Amino acid sequence: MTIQWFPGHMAKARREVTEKLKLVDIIFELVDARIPYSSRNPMIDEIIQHKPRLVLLNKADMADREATKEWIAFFAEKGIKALAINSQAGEGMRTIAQASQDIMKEKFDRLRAKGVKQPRAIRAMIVGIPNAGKSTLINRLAQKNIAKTGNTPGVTKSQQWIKVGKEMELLDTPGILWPKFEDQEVGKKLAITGAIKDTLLNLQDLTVYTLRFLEQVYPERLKERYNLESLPENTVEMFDHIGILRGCLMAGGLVDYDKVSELVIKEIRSEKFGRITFERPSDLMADK
Ligand SMILES: Nc1nc2c(ncn2[C@@H]2O[C@H](COP(=O)(O)OP(=O)(O)O)[C@@H](O)[C@H]2O)c(=O)[nH]1
Ligand SMILES: [Mg+2]
Repeated sequence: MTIQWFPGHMAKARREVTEKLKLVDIIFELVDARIPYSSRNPMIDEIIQHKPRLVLLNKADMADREATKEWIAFFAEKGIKALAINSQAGEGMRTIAQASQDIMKEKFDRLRAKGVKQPRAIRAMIVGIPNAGKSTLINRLAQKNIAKTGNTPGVTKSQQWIKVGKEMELLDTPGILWPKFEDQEVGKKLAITGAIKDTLLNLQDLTVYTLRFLEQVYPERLKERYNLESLPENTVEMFDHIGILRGCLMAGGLVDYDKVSELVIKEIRSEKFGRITFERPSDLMADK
């Protein structure tokens, strides 16, 4: 489903996260490893203030390994610990507890110094934009199906703490925040990765954007996938080539650009081009 973010909804989402902040020691900011900039909430720093945080680059199984390393280094430079995880397969779950303890160590040492014998479990909550994988991660950490996943929002009514091992407690309802959709390029990346419905965008525009991106960043994969010896001069030629190759034709044999678009988007989402990251930290230097 697509959440329509009106100013009122944004204010409400923000208020809800701010309320829950008081309950936790640490925030798990869940982002999509394929678009770690575009899948972050634009006001996240303002919303969570000085609360300790751990950035979780989820869906790392679909992202380019090299790019993920670059992003981890990028966050480290800002003094933020980031981890690559795959919530679907449950990879990296132990590293979350370990990193949380490292981040909270100072505070708990202070408590111990004040005579608190047994520091309580670390309390955490997950925040992220729709489809980042919040419910999937909650279920993984809980090791059972308690949060509803997929395209419907969580249905849990009252808040509960989920025990994660002995040292951690997780709020069972994540904080849902809006993405940065005011920027067109960000909107396209959100659509390609499935964070927002592609029906909100022109599918051909999205495909042109995607093909240009592949030409620049992953040209060999593009050539291999569509049997190209060299890259065509322009995008129309590329559409024509793919359309003829894959039989995306209209009556009369003309290339059906909508069909080509659907095909390309479907292939990229189903990892036919391999693991892809759509943005690098170096892309941010320009204007963001
Ligand atoms: N490949 C992959 N898919 C994931 C991962 N985490 C979540 N997903 C998928 O992403 C989609 C959205 O996940 P969901 O947990 O419902 O997101 P939420 O809206 O943030 O709660 C679902 O289809 C999940 O199966 C991951 O680490 N890797
Ligand atoms: Mg959910």
